[in-house]
Amino acid sequence: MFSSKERFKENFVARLEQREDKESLQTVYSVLTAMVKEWTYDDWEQTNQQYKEQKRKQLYYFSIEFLMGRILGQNLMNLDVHGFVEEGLKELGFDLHAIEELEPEPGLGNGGLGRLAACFMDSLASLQLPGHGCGLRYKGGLFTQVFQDGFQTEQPTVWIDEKEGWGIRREELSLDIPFFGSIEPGIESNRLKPVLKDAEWIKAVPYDYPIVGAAGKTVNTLRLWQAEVSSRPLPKGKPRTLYEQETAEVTDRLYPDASLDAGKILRLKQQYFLCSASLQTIVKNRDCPLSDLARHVAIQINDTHPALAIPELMRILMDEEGMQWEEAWGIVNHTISYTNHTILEEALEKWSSSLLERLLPRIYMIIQEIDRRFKEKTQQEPLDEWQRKKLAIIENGVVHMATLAVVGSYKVNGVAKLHTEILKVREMKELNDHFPHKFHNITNGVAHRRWLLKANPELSSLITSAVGDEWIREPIKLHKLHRFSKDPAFLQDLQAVKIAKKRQLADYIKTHQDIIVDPESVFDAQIKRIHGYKRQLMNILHIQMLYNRILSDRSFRPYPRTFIFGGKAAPSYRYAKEVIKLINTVADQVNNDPLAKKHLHIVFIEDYSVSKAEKIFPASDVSEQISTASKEASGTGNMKFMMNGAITLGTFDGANLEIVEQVGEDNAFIFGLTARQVMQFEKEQSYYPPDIIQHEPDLQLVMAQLLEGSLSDGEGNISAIRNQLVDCNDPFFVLKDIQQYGKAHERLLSAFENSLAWQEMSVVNIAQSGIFSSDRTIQEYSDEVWQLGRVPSNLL
Ligand code: HBZ
Repeated sequence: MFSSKERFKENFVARLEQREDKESLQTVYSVLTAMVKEWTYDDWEQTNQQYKEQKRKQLYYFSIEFLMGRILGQNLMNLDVHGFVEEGLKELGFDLHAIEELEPEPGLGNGGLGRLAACFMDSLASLQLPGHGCGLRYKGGLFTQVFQDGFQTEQPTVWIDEKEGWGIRREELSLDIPFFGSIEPGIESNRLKPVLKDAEWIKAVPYDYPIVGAAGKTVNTLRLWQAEVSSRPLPKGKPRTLYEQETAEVTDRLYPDASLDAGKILRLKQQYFLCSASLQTIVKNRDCPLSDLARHVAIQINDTHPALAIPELMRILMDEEGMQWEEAWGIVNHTISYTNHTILEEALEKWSSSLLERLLPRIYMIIQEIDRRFKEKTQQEPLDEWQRKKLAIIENGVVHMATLAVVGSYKVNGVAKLHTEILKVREMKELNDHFPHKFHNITNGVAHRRWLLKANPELSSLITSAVGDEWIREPIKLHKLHRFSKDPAFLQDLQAVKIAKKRQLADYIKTHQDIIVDPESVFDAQIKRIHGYKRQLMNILHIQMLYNRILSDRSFRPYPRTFIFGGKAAPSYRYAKEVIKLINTVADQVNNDPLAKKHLHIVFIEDYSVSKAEKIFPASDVSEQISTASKEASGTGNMKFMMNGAITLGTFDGANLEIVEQVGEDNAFIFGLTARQVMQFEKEQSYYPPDIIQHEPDLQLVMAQLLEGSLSDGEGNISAIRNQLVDCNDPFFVLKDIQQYGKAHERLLSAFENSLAWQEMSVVNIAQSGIFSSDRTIQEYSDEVWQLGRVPSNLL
């Protein structure tokens, strides 16, 4: 690797000279990527060598999603060469930002859970911990969102670029994974061994991606498995073309529609494919006796999607390695741990027993045995019928994956304090009573190197010029910024940075969405998946109320605001898609109204992604975190906003509470029902929206517009919203919280008008954000769950 700008330029120019189309940015991208790959691969080999020699415990993070975002810029940053590569290229007449934008974005995830996995990969490597990702190499990432007449439409995205991509195909490590078939008793080396007959095999081919840690010396591995046709014979009667088509589907896309049986089978196939390929490889490549596996390997399952790792590891240990149940169970139960990311009933995975049994007959037998033994254990406990139901892995022909994950793991964590508490006292109370030491909290975090250092170089330079650059390695050192919270010169610089980032975003919005927004206005952003509980609906109804008031009240001329939305709805989630249409309808009206547009603008950023998020977080003044209390497990966008100096406007939910704990109530705007109140309403079923509407004329107007007026075209586009919001006593309490939400907005707006005081709040938020770096989160997992040792790179 080079050590200076001049050496880089020489090397780069020499390579460029050998290419045909020297002028094209695509060629520059290709040359630069090839160079970075080479530097990375040297360190990668060294890291692997070291791990082998030192026989240190390895962590494998199993996740169905890894929402990595673009890799080139991040690698340059972590290799510590971003600065001079950027300058060098500039001197040669090329713009690094434009080059970075050419990289197809790996969108192998849909939201917080997948992005968390990506942040963890960064922190593991940056902390020099031996931790690797195991996932699937979907051909298409999450769909591309295109608005047509305000409605979301979905188009397939292909991110894989075989020529320039970062992955290395490891054909020699391929293995075949069986599905379907039947189990027959067999005998091998004098012991009983179940034999799988007439199975259909799918070849799993690993692609390895380097994960470069900060300072660039530790390079861990993200291994993504791709499904291909196996050379084994097909079961009798299976048409070859059908088999080929079904095989290609396994890693074709993230989350196939699971409303029909075929989709369910496909999802289960994906899950088992990931678990089996990864575990077989881990067991085969271990550097310890099998009985010591738990001391050499830790496996973290990211939600329940990889929970089949539990029965699959049992199968490998017993059927392939000849271990007895008790010993195998002891190993599984000390190797695997589980993170829960939701309490939403519909997101807790359940599979039909018959389906599981058909697709994975041996795995189902093992799950049955785990369930039988667990039931036997809890037999003596004085439990009522309901409590026993909550402890059942298999119940009424349904397999409960979260229960399986808890029973088979040695540690179970929630992702923020409130969420973990709710798991312990309500959602998983019976399991927690039975395993009192298993449950614990590890609050989420985000990779501050991507979300602050890389996404906001202007702010990063300002921070470094004030307090030095230690915070890059030790984010908690952002604390030092407190010294500047009353320093007018610093506060002005901070404001100038924010305005610069807002201008950049405004330019982007102008170019890509043809909307002109004012960088001096308050940038108020809600960017996340579109979901009922996240309450984008409350946000847009409140904006409509502001709009109505601007039209009707001549004295109401509020400070200008730009409301920014971003996010995708699951293709089959009707309500969320209606919310998108509604936001776009209101946006059209407001943005084109000569009076209103002096005060309000609404921008729905199309096709929200990691790279777009990198533009929005640094440019936002206000971070909308308005989920119904108790429903958002943690949230991580809230942390990214805070790091970039935005102020939280949020409910008493998820990690918002911990943000407020850090910054104090004066430096955030918190409103609305508490989790306890929400749960009380749920219990009593005493929430009745019409009672509220009746007493609030401004709400009446907005409801009239929504239900029969200008916001709906004969209801075709809002019937699901209507149904939930008023007819079904809205489980998300939108109208219950909307007035308090409006009041919080008013407080916020008057605070914004005192710009120095606002910047002071901003400094406090940045200074207190270090604890929300995923470096802290990973250190906690390592100390409390994985027990990894740091492997300092001998190259440093
Ligand atoms: O995980 C999110 C939580 O909603 C969020 O509060 C938390 O911060 C984040 C990281 O812990 N959960 C998800 O993103 N969950 C999913 O995307 C999901 C996808 C498929 C499922 C279930 C959940 O079947």
